[in-house]
Amino acid sequence: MKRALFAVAAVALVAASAAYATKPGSGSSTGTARVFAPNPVQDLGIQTLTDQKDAASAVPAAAYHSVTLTDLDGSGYLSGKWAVVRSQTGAPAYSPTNAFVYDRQQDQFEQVMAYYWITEAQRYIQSLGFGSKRPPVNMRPQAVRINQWGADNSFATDKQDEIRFGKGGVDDAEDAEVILHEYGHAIHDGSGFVFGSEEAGAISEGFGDYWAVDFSDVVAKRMGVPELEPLPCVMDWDATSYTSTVPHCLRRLDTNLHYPADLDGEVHDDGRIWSRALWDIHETVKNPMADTIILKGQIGFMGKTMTDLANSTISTAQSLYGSSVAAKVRAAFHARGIV
Ligand SMILES: [Ca+2]
Ligand SMILES: [Ca+2]
Ligand SMILES: [Ca+2]
Ligand SMILES: [Zn+2]
Repeated sequence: MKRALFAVAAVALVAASAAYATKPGSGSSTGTARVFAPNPVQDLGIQTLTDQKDAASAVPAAAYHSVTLTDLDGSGYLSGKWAVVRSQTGAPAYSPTNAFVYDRQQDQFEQVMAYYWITEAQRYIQSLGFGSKRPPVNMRPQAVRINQWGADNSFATDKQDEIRFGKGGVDDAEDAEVILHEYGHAIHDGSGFVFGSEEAGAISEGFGDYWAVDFSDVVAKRMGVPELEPLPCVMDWDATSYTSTVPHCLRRLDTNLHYPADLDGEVHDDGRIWSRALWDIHETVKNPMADTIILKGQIGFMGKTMTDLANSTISTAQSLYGSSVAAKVRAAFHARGIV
């Protein structure tokens, strides 16, 4: 979750299957689309952008980037190997030629965002060896649902094996950092990570924030996007709806909080201690090593504390890359007081 602001009403989800009646498929696994990368504020650094009730004119054309969609199942819908998108807001995106070009006021734009960013994240994870020479990490078609039950919140539900994105303020799936944060929880669910304590919950929130920023940066650099917002700022576009200070950040990765003194028992707050440690690993060890260590270290995590997972991550660094890298990982956790 972005933040435990709302008790989301249990709503009987309308079966969307009727909308997927037989239409001709594209027969192709690739398609064309355009997306935000990761969001207009991170990309262009314009702090005065606002939602304006989902108006297309609220965001400059420069924030849209043409991309290739991959791993589609050929049905003409946004359904593929690593993401299956269902929408309860607007018709499901469909194209007999896999052409998925929309603007933000079209509900299909968010469906495309979810498909693209989740698929790319899984492909990146696999590029690090997970699912081949390392264990798989959530290597399955991730179900995604976009609905409009009002709450400005999004969440990964283990029970339903589904990520849901809401539409409060800026539509959540218009900000890839929201999508990636929620996929971060799915990564944990798909890694056998046990949510057995408040600190494990905080670790998952902190990892989600880290993953949002880290993988956004991987893609933005690949695309040559300007990235004019400070990188440690999380969910810059979604946050324009509920923050007044500039830059607009739901949270940041670079706070100077310490374990255990600064724990307050709220998972998103406490997650900032963990995300800062991961960010420091990112800055000193660098990718692809940093993400390989972080992802591998948390597979099958059954501990209860940040110290438990820090120790597992340090020993993972040692076994994968040796003492000098392990020392950098240890220094990042030590700076937070975690080890
Ligand atoms: Ca929208
Ligand atoms: Ca929102
Ligand atoms: Ca950001
Ligand atoms: Zn969360």
